[in-house]
Amino acid sequence: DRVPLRRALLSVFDKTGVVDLARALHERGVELVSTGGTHRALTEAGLPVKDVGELTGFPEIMDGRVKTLHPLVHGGLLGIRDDATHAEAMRAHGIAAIDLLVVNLYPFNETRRSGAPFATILENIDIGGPAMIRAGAKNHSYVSVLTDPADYAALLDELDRNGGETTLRARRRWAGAAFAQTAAYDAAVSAWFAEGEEGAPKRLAVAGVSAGQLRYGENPHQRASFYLDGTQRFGVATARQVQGKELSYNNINDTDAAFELVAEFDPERTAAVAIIKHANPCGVAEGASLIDAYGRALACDPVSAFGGIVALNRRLDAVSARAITEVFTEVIIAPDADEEAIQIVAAKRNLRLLLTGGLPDPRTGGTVIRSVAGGFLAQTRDNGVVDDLELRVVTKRQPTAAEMADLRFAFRIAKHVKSNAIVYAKDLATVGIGAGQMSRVDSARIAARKAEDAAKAAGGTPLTHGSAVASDAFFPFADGLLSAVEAGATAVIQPGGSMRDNEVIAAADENDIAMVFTGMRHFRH
Ligand code: 93A
Repeated sequence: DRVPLRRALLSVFDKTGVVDLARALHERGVELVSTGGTHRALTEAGLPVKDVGELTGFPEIMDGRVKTLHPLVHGGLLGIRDDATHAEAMRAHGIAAIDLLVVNLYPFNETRRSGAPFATILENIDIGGPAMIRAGAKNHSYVSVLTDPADYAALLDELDRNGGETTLRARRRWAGAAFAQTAAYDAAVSAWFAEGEEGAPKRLAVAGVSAGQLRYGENPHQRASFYLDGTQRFGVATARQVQGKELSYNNINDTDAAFELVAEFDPERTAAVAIIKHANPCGVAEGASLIDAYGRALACDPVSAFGGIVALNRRLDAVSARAITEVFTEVIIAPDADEEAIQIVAAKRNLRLLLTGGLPDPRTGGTVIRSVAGGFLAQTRDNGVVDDLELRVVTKRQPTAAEMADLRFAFRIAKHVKSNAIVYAKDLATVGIGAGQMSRVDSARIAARKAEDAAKAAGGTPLTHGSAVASDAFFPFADGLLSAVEAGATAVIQPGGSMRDNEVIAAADENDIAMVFTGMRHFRH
């Protein structure tokens, strides 16, 4: 399973390490062939290298679109050396066997991310490179294919350990990596095509936001990848990453939660900001401007906001960018950003900035999938919006207009908080959020305690005093409501529908609380 290495074809966009590799190959008696730019780099380094045009007898044409797409190249890569008819064809047509292919592709993703014009992005779809990579990797019984400069040292090591030959084991490993690269590359291209398309085909493709392969999953020992289904125009999957480190599995999940939440707020009506940690909001606010909304969202729980994800429902402006970058933040996601805001974010090199081009419609349908042992569950999206519900006041006291606005606000957010969810709000900002508890009373107590902590830190009374409170599902007993009363809430919004609704309503009336039923539950697990 060992084969000698006599001839190498090098064609790399990223020239990192290629001169050193070529020199080392030359010293080992390997004949070098390469394409335009690579040929120039090697010649300048004083290495004897043949241009691929000399090999094929055909010049590079169409601005390089056709340079290696030639039977003398592909025959040299694909020919089965010990098949008599293949060997005869190689002899008859003067096809020289290529034993090593070193290729890396035109930077499609980088060009797309840089916001380059359409024609430039299109020109950066590499055709000849992937064709050669796939040919060589298919024929890995004879051919070594390197697609990553990080593997150059491993090749030289391999040659030194095996008397100038490569082992099948190594060639197989490189071939697998090569196909993974071309798959991710084509998926990125197809994602780009899907970007502008309304009702794009529901084809599954490995995402092109980063590579399809993520560095790891929810934890470092888990492997993970990211798939696009082409169903959303303005979401985390199709966003343009302007800058920052590669997104992690948890970043993508949390950023999605953040953006879906701010998308509930019509940008024509109000500015809105959500700060997310572990897929739950730790502060959400509406405001006259983004900076106003951000300040009030942050005040809800500034401790948890550290290392959070910030989503905005309007174009990111310079003042907001300055304020957000003062707090350690993992990701900012917005429909768009001012040039000055982009410059301000650029000062934080690792901070990811994602621009989506628009807001998704919270009323759109679609399917949500999660897996269970041995199967998966599918359901339609929770596209219920509080504005579309018939709200029913069930208490003696009617909510005031201000209370009503806060109730709607709080219920809008409760939909995006893990159950059991309790959300306290005042003046269109959250003041306490209780998430993910097994008991609704515990969620209510945690939310109130968070509000007390924030008040203590700021030196005021807890903002739950005179607040409105939302519950994602009905109160099964009066105790959950009473704990909200204890915290100082004066108005409650909840789906209703408990067997003990009457007890809960009576407890509300006794405490002069205004309570509204929505008739819609928003469990989220
Ligand atoms: O434009 S292409 O799709 N047509 C080709 O025939 C071709 N052959 C190699 N791009 C092609 N390549 C790519 O050129 C390689 O994948 C590599 O990224 C790049 C190297 O070009 P140069 O050596 O001229 O810098």
